Order: sequence, then structure tokens, then C-alpha cells
Amino acid sequence: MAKQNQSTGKTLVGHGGEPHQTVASDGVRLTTNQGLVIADDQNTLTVGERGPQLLEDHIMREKITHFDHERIPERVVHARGYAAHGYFQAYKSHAGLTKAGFLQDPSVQTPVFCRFSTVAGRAGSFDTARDVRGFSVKFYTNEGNYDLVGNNIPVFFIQDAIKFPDLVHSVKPEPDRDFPQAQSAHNTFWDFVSLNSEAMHMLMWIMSDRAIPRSFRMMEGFGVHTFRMINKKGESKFVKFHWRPKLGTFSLIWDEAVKIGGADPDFHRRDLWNAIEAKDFPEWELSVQAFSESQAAEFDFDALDPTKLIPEELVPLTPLGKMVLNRNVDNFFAETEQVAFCPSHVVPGIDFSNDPLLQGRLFSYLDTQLSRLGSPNFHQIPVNKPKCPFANFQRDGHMQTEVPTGRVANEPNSLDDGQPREDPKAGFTTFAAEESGKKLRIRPESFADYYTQARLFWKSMTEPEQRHIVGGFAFELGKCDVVKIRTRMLGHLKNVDKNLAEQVATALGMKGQGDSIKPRVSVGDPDPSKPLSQYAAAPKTLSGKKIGLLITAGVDDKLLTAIREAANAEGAMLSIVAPRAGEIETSGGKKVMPEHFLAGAPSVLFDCIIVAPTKADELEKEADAVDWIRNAFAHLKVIGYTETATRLFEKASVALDADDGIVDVSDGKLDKFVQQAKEYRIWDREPNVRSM
Ligand code: HDE
Repeated sequence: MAKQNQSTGKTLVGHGGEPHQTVASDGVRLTTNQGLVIADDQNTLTVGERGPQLLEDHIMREKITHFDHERIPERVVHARGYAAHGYFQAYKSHAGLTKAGFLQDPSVQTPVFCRFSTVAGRAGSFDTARDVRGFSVKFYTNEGNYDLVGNNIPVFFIQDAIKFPDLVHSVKPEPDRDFPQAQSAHNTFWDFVSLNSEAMHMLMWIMSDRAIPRSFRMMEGFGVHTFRMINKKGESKFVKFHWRPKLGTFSLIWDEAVKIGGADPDFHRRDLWNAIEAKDFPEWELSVQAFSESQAAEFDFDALDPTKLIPEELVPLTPLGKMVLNRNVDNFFAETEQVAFCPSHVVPGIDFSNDPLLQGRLFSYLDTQLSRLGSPNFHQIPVNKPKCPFANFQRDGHMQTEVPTGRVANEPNSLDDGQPREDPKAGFTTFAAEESGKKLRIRPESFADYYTQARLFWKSMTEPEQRHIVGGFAFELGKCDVVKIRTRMLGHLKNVDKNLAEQVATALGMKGQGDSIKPRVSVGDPDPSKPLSQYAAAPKTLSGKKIGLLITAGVDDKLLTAIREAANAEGAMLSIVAPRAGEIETSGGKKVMPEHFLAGAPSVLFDCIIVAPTKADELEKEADAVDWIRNAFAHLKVIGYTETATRLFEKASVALDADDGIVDVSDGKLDKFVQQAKEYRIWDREPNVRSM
């Protein structure tokens, strides 16, 4: 039916007979890209009412042509990402370590743009794939943009950049069939890594819970390579960068990650967006492990080898400052898609090491931006543009948006006041490291220990974490149907830890099998390093976590208020789920709008749940409600219930006295529930719900 337009008072009928809005006399008018005001954006120019369309319709052609070219090549890796704006603030001056301006003054907030990503999947894949996560931060400092382009895992698969295309080809969908998407669980990947012993340490991480983070907000970040910091006196230290999330580091359970992939493929991006919209701003601490070259010479591994980490027992962390993400993007494409990170973007006081992987990256990122963004002027795109002045004589090129003035575009010159000019005092100078040697293609012998740190990681895990690593290997190798690849991998695992290899072999039904692979150097037996475990010292907190509450019409107001208050007090988010999408009335006649309806919100979306139907036996015929409990139990979650839910638990075959993680909240007292939920998972339950 046609309606009156509020602003113009005109009655309008758009395509399909629906009314549509036109502009008020003082409003913004729809125009073409040339500024021509458009009178009708709903109907193409035709000959007569029902006649053919005219090529003359430049307005329609401009719109469709622009649309046809809306896509740019997605990133070859890290295609699926999500980002936000924020700031970095140093805790104090770190002048002793570096002259980098953004690390000098604790009163300065440096703007940042931070992008998280998965690596293997396409831009349209799902968030919870087993994968490394990218953790890139662009600092818009007064001395130019500094990009710290890291991952959520502190080591990498390969030692030399020349192997990167092969690694990536192996993990991407297999080229003949174009599947599987966003998965490492397939033949080409396991074939490649099993032929590259240097990948063993990284494989331990990638098969661990680290590869299925609960949230970007609960994920660590690492610079991976050894970098340099240089102070005003010209003194240099090697550094490794670490980001630590304020909320603690938490992960999903594999079965949960798989199910979330279907229930909410945008789980991580939605989580970040929602937290920022709710002003629950995520925060990370930036630290470095700083060490001298002579210290590095004492390590029993090479600090330039990106498959090695430095145990914190050897070099503790020095906290530098904090990053807070407090603003979502205004436009995903303009900002998140067009942001261009390059590890070569450094500022005075930060420099590179000879890590061969880093050296290769210094070339690759600028090159990729040229083809991805299509122009050497990508630094002019707002998200990439330095927030400090910049000036040089680089000119022209595709999509030049600046209009440089003046007659001169060369340097030196004496015609245009000689500007701009180099500044040897403030400018970037490369650390004058001593280098000599023959030209060779050779891997240093000091990179040859492929197993000791893989073993260090394994030994540092808690029991549940070890179980998950075994499960990860078994799942992935189970999807690899070439037996020789499995036996090769089992051979590597035997070198890491006999017990690990045996458990994986048993899970695969290949007990006692595995190649004999002779390590190049003898494998060490390091002491565990506690910080490598997520759960050994995990904070007991509900902060930033999500409580799912299943209710029905007539829910008790007192109970609802008590749950709300408990969630608020703990800094947790409460999500109300009801059988239908519409408003429901509480016992006191208040209206509550559920955030989700049951069929659209399985319990995998929440960190802990409370099941509180109003009437006994209610919901017991709802498979989704039964699954809510069954899955939450299998995923080791803390479950609160009211007595009215008893039969539902019976249906789900979950005993109310199964363990301390099942808590009666009928009386509206939430203390015990909160205390249990702060544990995050009931790890002791795991052997009872999953034998492998
Ligand atoms: Fe990357 N990597 N990478 N990478 N990488 C890219 O650059 C590359 C490596 C990382 O949010 C690409 O703009 C090579 C390690 C992140 O936009 C490309 C090598 C680490 C991102 C590229 C590596 C990373 C990328 C693809 C081996 C952790 C996403 C699109 C030498 C320290 C950045 C792009 C964003 C993206 C190349 C290895 C992290 C092709 C050659 C190690 C977080 O340039």
C-alpha cells in the first residue's frame, strides 16, 4: 500500500508497489559519482512502460559497473579477518631500551588499528577453524606508521621464507578439487609438514587448543621473530614481542568449535563487535623479552630461528604498555579489507634481525599490497595513511589522490626551497650490525634441533591440554587417508614424546606403528615452562564471558534479577534464550525480549548456561532444549538449573549430581554457580564424556 512520505508529504510508490523515501528539502541527496542528483533510482530507462532498456541509461550503467568491480583480490593468506580501532599507551618511558617515540611518554595515547584473522580459509569461511590467528597492529605514531604483524602462536612452521608458497599451497584447498576449505586436515598439508621436520614445534601448537581460541579478546599475540630495539645511545638489544589479553587466554573445545562453525560462522567477529559496542573494551598488555646478543649466544637454540621460542624462565617479560580497542570500524571494506600491514613498516628505535623468515617477509608484504590494492598509492587510503606529516617526491601512479603542487619532483633540488629534505638526526638509520661471509644457500646447523622445543611444549601442558593435542593429531591424521603419511608423522611424534606418539597411534588404530626418523641432533629433555600452558595458571574469571539463560513465559522475576545482578557483578554478558523470538512476560507481568530464540542459539554459543523453564516438564519435547544440556555437559560447561528442569536433564541423560559443575539455582542464590563458572570448564568431567 502507498504511504505518505514523512519528509516531503508526497505519496510515492516504488518498485513492487512499496512506498520508498525521497529526500527532504534540507537532506542529503542521492547523486551519481559525478554529483548529478538522481531523480529515480528504482527504475531503469526503458522505451515505453513495458519496452526494452536503453543503453543510454548512464545512471544505471554507472551503478552496475561500479558494482561489477566491487571486489578486490582477497589476501592470499589471512583473508578472513576482523578489526577495530583503539590506542596504545606506554606504562612509562622505555628510553633505556628504545628511542621509539611511542614508547617514551606514558601520557601519550598512540592510535592503533588491529586486525585479527584466520590464515587458510577464504574471506567467506568460518571463524572457528583450527588455524593460527593473525594478530596485526598498526601504530599511527608521530614518527610514522609502525606495523607489528604477528600471530597468536609464538613460532612458525618453516625457517626460510622460500618455503612459504609451498606451505600455503599445501594447506589451501587441494588444487584439483578445491576442497577442503579452511582446514589443515587433508593429505597435502600433512604430506608437506611431515616432509619438513622443522614444522614439528609449530604442529604441536596448531594441534593444541591455541588454534581454536574462545575469542579474539582472549587470545595472546606474538611478534614471532626476534627484532631489535635501539636506544638513543645506539645500544641494541634483541626483543621478542608478546601481547597478553587482560581477560586471560581461553579456547574452545574442538567439538564445540565444529558446531559453532555452523551455528554462528561469525562467532569471533560478532564477539569483538558486540564487546566494543557494549563498551566492554578489550585490552592487551604489550611486553618484550629483551636480551643481548651475548645472552643469545648462550641459548641452546638459535634466537634467529623462527621455530623456537625463548622460555620465560630464561628471559622474563618486560611490560611496555597496553592496547585498548574501543571503536568498531565504520565500514568493513574501506578499513578492514583495505588495511595494508607490512613488517617493513618500522620506526626509529625498532629494527630487524637476520631471521630468514622475517627477511623474506620484508619483501613479500609490500609486493602483495601492490597487487591486492592495485596501486603504489595504497598509503593514501585513509586507514593506511600516516597520521603524522609525510612528504617525498614519489609521484603519480594509479589512483593518485593527492595533488602535489610545485615545479619540482626531484631530490636534491635548489629550486623549491629544497624541501622536503632528509634528516640524519631524526631519520631512520639501520643498526650497523657487523656482517661478513660467503654467498650460500644453506641452513645454519644451529637451526637443526627440530624436536626439543616441541617436547618442551608437550611437557608444559596440563593433562586436558595434552588430551586435546592427541585428539587434534588423531582427528587431522584420520582425515589424511594416505597411510605412509600417517606413519611418517607418527615417526616424528615418537621423536617428540613416546607417550604422545603412542596415544595418537592408538587413537588412529595404528598401535605400535610409526617410521623411524633419525633426528639431526640429539633431542633434549627440557623442564616444563608454565607460561606455555593456557590453563596451568588461567585466571578464575567470568569477565568477558557469556552466560546463556534458557527461560519460558512466566519466568520468576526474582530469579531473573538475581542472575542479571550476578552477571553484572562479574563483568559477564547475559544472553536470554526463549522458545520463540517474541517478547515474553515474567511472573510479575514485565516484558522481556529474548536475545535469541532456542532453535537459533545452541548452547555452544555460551560459556556457561542456566536452564530455568517456568513449569515442570516444559520444553521436554524440544530436541533443541535437550541438546542444550547434552552439549553443554559434553563441552564441560557449568550448568545451572531450576527444579522445573529436572525432566529435561533426564531426557539429556545428564545426572544432576554428575559433578560440581551442575548447580541448583532454584532458590535464586547464584554464588555457587558463579564460583564454578569462573573455573571455565569442569576438566575432570572430560574422561567421563569422551574416551578419545
Ligand atoms: Fe604473513 N603474509 N607471511 N606471516 N601474515 C600476509 O600479506 C608471508 C608470516 C601475517 O591482517 C600477506 O597483506 C610470507 C609469519 C599476518 O592484513 C603476505 C611469510 C607471520 C597477516 C604474507 C609469512 C605472519 C599476514 C597476505 C613467510 C607471524 C595478515 C596478505 C616468510 C609473525 C595481515 C597480506 C593483515 C599476511 C606473506 C609468514 C603474519 C602474502 C612470505 C611468520 C598477521 O604478504
